[in-house]
Parts: sequence; structure tokens; C-alpha cells
Amino acid sequence: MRPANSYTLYWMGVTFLLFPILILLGIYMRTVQAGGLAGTVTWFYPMMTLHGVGMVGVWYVAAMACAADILGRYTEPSPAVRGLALGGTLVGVLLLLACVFLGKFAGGWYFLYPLPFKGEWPAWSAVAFLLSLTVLGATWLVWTLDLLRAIAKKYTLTQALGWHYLAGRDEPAIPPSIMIITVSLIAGVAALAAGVIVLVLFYQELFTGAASDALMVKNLTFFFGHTLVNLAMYLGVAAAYEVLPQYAGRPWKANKIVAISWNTVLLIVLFAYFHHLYMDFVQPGTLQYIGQIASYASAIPAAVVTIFGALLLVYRARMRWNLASLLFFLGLIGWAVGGMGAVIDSTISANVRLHNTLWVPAHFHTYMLAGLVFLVFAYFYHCSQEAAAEPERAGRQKLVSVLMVAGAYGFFLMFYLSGAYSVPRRFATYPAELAHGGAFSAIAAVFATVFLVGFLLYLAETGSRWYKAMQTAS
Ligand code: HEM
Ligand SMILES: [Cu+2]
Repeated sequence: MRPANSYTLYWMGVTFLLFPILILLGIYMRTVQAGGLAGTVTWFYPMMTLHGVGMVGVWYVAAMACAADILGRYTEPSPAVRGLALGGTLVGVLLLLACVFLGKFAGGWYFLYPLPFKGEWPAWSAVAFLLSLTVLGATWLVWTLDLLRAIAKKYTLTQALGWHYLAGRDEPAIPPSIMIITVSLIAGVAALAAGVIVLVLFYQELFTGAASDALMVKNLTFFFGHTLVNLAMYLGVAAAYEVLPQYAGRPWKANKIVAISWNTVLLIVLFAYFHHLYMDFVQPGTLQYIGQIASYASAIPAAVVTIFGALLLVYRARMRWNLASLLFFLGLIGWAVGGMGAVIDSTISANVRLHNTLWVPAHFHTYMLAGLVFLVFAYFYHCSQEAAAEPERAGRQKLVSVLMVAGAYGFFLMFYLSGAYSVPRRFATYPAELAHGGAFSAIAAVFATVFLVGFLLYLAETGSRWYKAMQTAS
């Protein structure tokens, strides 16, 4: 028995509330794309925007909540900032709901400049959207800085980054989770700072009418978006490093290789975003090549070292399989599978074909839904089970995993096939030439519903423990 942290439990509550709503929006989109609910088609793009920003935001904060929980076991993050993070996020979410439901704002999740100023929605809804992102960005920046402060106070940042391993010393021993979290948070400061600059440029145009350079804003936007999504993923991976050893009964220690790989990630992840601009012929050519090389390189250290590390950890270990260890393992697999889809898409000669087809949502849904979501679910279940110590029923936990895996991968497969058959992304309905896109959508809606059922069973398993953990939380 180990009492859970009450903030972690609040974040779990927020995630469990918002996730099913956002899934329903996803199923709604696939239904419209299959030709159903035709009367509601004008809601497709506002709902796509809400689904995209909402999902990215929810899973970013959920991953941050896991990181904060792990850090709380080693360091002392400020309780006041933890409260602020929760409050600021709720305000941001309310603003987002207002601009989408009352203003039908539909600029997409990365609101590419100058689209927010050009749509059919009222100007106030674009402003509300920008304000929502401002509140969220500012809150998360403060949260990130406070966690870094807590790390620096206990370890110093160079130790937390494991630089003494690079110099050949093994002391002090740094938990690998701390090293990965430190790398991710530093990248997070860079990403959020770029996001702030983008917002300032939007406000400048709003107040003074001075237009910005569209190519520069696109660079900043994807530096922000690519980095934020990647580091959310890394935070989930950090949770696996922290907890999986407990189920394997073996340590997963930091060493020179782990330190080299995660420090390399810190360097490379900042340059991979160029792969979002392959179609921009005015982007300098050198940057395009750097984009392809950095995309490949960023896959090697983190993914290869982590996946091999995890396989070695589990190989011939006396594993205790339960919902947590199973989802951690499945989550690492989902990360690797989605990562392969990403590496293919980041290859310039393939991107020429796959750009803005459904291949793109295919790969990022794979590592987000079957990667990050599974890792976070594993950690959430682990925390609440640690506190609630309820008897576990293996059959039911296997059923939960089977339903979620089957639902998720069936749903992804329809995206991948659509992408391979040139169905573009972000089409509310498909013209006759793309009728196969509609058929794939209908099948995908069924698989997504299977996933939703699996999630509801997961919620029943974890929710009862969460409730019990609430009674004893610290
Ligand atoms: C069962 C769960 C989910 C379903 C059914 C679903 C469904 C969809 C669909 C149908 C689209 C539109 C694709 C297109 O035609 O372009 C979409 C877009 C998107 N989804 Fe999901 N999704 C799910 C989970 C997630 C998760 C877990 C995340 C992130 C953590 C996510 C993030 C996004 C983003 C960022 C977009 C792009 C929005 C845009 O283009 O502006 N989704 N999703
Ligand atoms: Cu990217």
C-alpha cells in the first residue's frame, strides 16, 4: 500500500472525463466521412479542431501529471504551482469549448497562420481560441519551469542529464526516469517559448494589422507542435522506465548508453520538425535534408535503446503481468509501430506521395493512442492499484487489453490503407473518385467503438481503485 498523490488523482479524473467525449468526436468524424449524419456536416471542422487540440492537450497534461508524480517521489515540486496547473488548464479548456461550440472556430489543431484570420467564423472566436492557447501555454510553461527547478534543487541539471555518465563516472546514480523527464522538460521550455512567439505575432497582427512572414510562422508553429507531441511521448516512456522494473523484479539502471541516447534526443528532436515543411518550396533546401536526417536519427537512440532495454528487462524475467505491466509493454510496442510509420513519412521521396493523406493521422494516432495513451493508462492503473490494493482479476484485465488493442489497431489500419490509396486527410466527405475512403471510414468507426468499449471496461477497473485511492490520498 502506498497512498496516491491527490493531484495525480485529480488529473486522472480530468483525463477520464474528457477522453471519452473526444473519442466520440472521433467516431462522429469517421461517421460523417462514411456518409452518415449528413445534416451535421457543417460541424465537422469545428469538431475536428476540438478533437485535435483537445486530445493533444489532454494527453500532454496527463503525461505531465505522470512526470510530476514520479518527480514527487524524488524531489519537491511546488504544491501551489500544481494547483495553478490544474486551474489554468480548466480555464483554457472552457475558452476552447466556447470558441468551438459558440463560434464554430475551425482552424485545425495547429491553426496554421493566417487561417484563423481568414475563416468563416466570427473574429471573436479566433481571439477566444488564441486566448485559450495563451492561458494553456503560459500555465504549462510555469509548470514545466517549476518541475525543472525541483530537479535542479535535488540533483543539479547536469547530473540530472547524466553528464557524469558521459565522463565515465557512475555516481551519483540518477534514475533513468529523471534523466528522460529532464530532457523532455528542457525541450518543453523551447517548444512552449516558440508557441508564445507565434501567439505574440498573431496578437500583433490583431492589434496593429502588421502581417507576419507565413514561412517563419509555419517554422515556429511546427517547432512548437512537433516538439510538444514528442516530449509528451517521452514522458510516457519515462513512466515505463520507472515502473516496469517493479513488475520484472530487476532494476533498469541508467548507464553511459542511456545517457548518450537521451542527450542525443535532446539535440536532435529540435531539428526533426523540418519534415513538416517538405512541401514548402521556399524553405531553404539544406533544411529539408537536415529534416530527413534528424527524423531518422531521432528514432535510433530513444526507440532502439528503450525497446531493446525493455525487451532485455522482460526477457526470461519472472514478470508479474497485470493491467499495468501489460499496458506498459503494449505502449512501447505502439510507440515503435507508429514511429516506423513516421520514419516512412519523413522520407522525402515517400512524403511526396503521403503528404496530407490519411497516412499522417495513421502514424500519429498509432503512437499517441496505442503508445502514449497506453503508457499513461498503465501508470494511472499502477498508482491507483498501489493505493487501493484490490484483488486483481486476470481474465478481465486481459479482456480490457484485447478490446483496446483490437479496436485501436483496426481503426489505425483503415487510416493506413486510406493513406496508401491516396485518400487525403481533413476531408469531411469524399467525392466519388475517393469512394473507397468512405468505406474505410465506416469500418474504422466500428473499430473505434470497440476501442471505446475497451476503454469503458478499463475505466471500471481503474475507476473503482481510483475512488478508493481518493479516500487515503496524501
Ligand atoms: C479512438 C480514438 C480516436 C478516434 C476515433 C480518432 C479519430 C480521428 C479522426 C477521424 C480524425 C480526422 C482525420 C482526418 O480526416 O484528417 C482525427 C484527427 C486528429 N486526431 Fe484523433 N482520434 C482518436 C484518438 C486520438 C488521440 C488519442 C489523439 C492524440 C493524443 C488524437 C489526435 C488527433 C489530431 C491531432 C488530429 C488532427 C486534427 C487536425 O487535422 O487538425 N486523436 N482523429
Ligand atoms: Cu513531426
